[in-house]
Amino acid sequence: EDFKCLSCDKANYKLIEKAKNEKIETVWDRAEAMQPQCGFGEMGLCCTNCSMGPCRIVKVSEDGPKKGICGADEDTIAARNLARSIAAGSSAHSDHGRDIAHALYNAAKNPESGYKVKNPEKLISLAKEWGISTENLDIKDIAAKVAETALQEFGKPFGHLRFVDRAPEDRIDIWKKMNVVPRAIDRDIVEVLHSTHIGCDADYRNIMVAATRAALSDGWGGSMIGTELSDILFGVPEPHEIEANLGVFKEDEVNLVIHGHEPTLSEAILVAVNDPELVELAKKQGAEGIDLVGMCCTGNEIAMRHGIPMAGNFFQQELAIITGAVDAMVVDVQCIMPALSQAAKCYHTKLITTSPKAKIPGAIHMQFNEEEAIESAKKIVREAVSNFKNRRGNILIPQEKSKGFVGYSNEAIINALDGVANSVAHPMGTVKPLADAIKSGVLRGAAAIVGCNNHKVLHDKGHEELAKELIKNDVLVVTTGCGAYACIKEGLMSKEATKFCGKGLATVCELVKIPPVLHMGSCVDISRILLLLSELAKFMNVDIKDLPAAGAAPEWMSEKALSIGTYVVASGVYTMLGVAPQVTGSENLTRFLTDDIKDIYGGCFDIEANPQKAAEKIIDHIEKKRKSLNI
Ligand code: BF8
Repeated sequence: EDFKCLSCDKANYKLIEKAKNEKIETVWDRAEAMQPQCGFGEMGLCCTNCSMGPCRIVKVSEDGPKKGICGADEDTIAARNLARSIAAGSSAHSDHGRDIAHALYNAAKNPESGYKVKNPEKLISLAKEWGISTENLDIKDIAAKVAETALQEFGKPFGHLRFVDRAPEDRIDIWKKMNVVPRAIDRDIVEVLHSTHIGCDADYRNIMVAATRAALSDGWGGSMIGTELSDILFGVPEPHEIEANLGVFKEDEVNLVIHGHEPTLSEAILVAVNDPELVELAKKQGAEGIDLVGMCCTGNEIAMRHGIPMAGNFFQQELAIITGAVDAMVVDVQCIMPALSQAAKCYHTKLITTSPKAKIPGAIHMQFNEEEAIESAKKIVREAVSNFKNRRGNILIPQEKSKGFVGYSNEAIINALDGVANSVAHPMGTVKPLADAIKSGVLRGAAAIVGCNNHKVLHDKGHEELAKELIKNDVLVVTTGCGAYACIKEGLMSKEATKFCGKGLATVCELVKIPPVLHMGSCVDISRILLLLSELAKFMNVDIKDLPAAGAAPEWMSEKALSIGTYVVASGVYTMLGVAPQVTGSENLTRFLTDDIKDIYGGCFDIEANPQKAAEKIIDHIEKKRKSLNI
């Protein structure tokens, strides 16, 4: 059977076939069974905010209700639904940030946790930025103070989020004028839930004010706290050459997949798999060793910091189990399909949930306790190792895997740029070489390709094709999340990827020794992209909206992606979506998001499923921005 219509990753074909033969359903089967999908939901016109409903607005004909029972019209209903999704997305990223702050606190106060501050310089520099006195304090005391200050960002009663001050001044002015300056993360999210309650805000533009504030409190708050504190605790990512795709599994080793999001768990698991006693145990079971691989965003985190292989993205999670070679899949929070437990049951695989926030029926729950992180991780790894002997023999590990460089934190990018900066012409440690390359036109601009997988787009194709088209036209690409997996699997993060580039970008890549597609991390790490844009804008004396830059989420699906899209647009970036958000039932809201919003924030959403056309539009946008900058 031909599976080209499901995914463009060949590694998947054999496993989809294996799943069919073994009568195991996958995400593609369930998507097919779901057709046709509900038109009301698709357009954002179904309201379940109160129990008088569900109310549905009929658009396809003159007949049928045009208002909900309370009187809410299509604009109110679509905006409320969108706002609630944005708030949920912001809450997921921000709660992740909060957990990292707690881990930093544990590192300071609780030696049993096993966490230690890996980058004291970054800690001290953040303490200074936040006005925390470091005099006569040791690293642990500073860590405790920084962690407490970060935790207060969630609920402080007055003022605004500290990281807002990192944005260019013009940007902050726009946010002030629009009343969207994020104040306290929890408060901004709660306000969306309150104002979208039955009988509260009915003005779609005002609903979007609250939603935008909650999104900004993700990008410039929760996510940024997550990224910065992870760097302090676990180290700032540096370039590593790694392998990616389902071919990273090993027939003769214990295969442990770590899947989910928070590096607090994956970092502890990494320590545990290197514990001599557990390695010995693996050998006693007949395995050559323990092969730790990552999936989804937690995979991005440990690949960036430790060079751990990246097994696959969102749509490959079931296929990993279907290889029959996974002894345990250890998960924490977000993007973990409940379907995994069904797949795991068909093999010997142990699906182990670890977070009180995410239990799955049919999985084994082994709570990960951050107060004794390493000990808890060891228990989990022991469970995985002792399962090796239970393999059933129906194993198929695809050959496909590719190599590429990951780990381009802003620090790593600036480091690479310093390699070409001669100290007379270029001050070291700045974005000047990048700005110069853009000004001279060698680089036309930069684009971020981020986000998920979605059956509405051919798996991985949205990411890959868009990336290829952009680098062919001398647009530098940065990527995070599941988009990063698609790019590395296609070879776009390797040295050889310059063959796909236009002349200008190829020259830059060779000179600076970087791939044309830079892996910047997990989805919370989009905060790194915000900071890179801010630095570049400040250096060029303009606002973010003036830069020849764009964002794209060709295969997005999650509420987190909606929050990201909203804070990116509100930060001034033109953002291309490959899948339409569920708002198209409201012409006013759709026009607001794709057009009116441009006059407010300088950025806007655009929707284009075809990657070629999306690339054309992005390049057109970049060229327009160059023209206005006179470069
Ligand atoms: O935060 S890209 S499918 S894994 S939501 Fe999820 Fe989407 Fe992947 Fe990470 Ni982001």
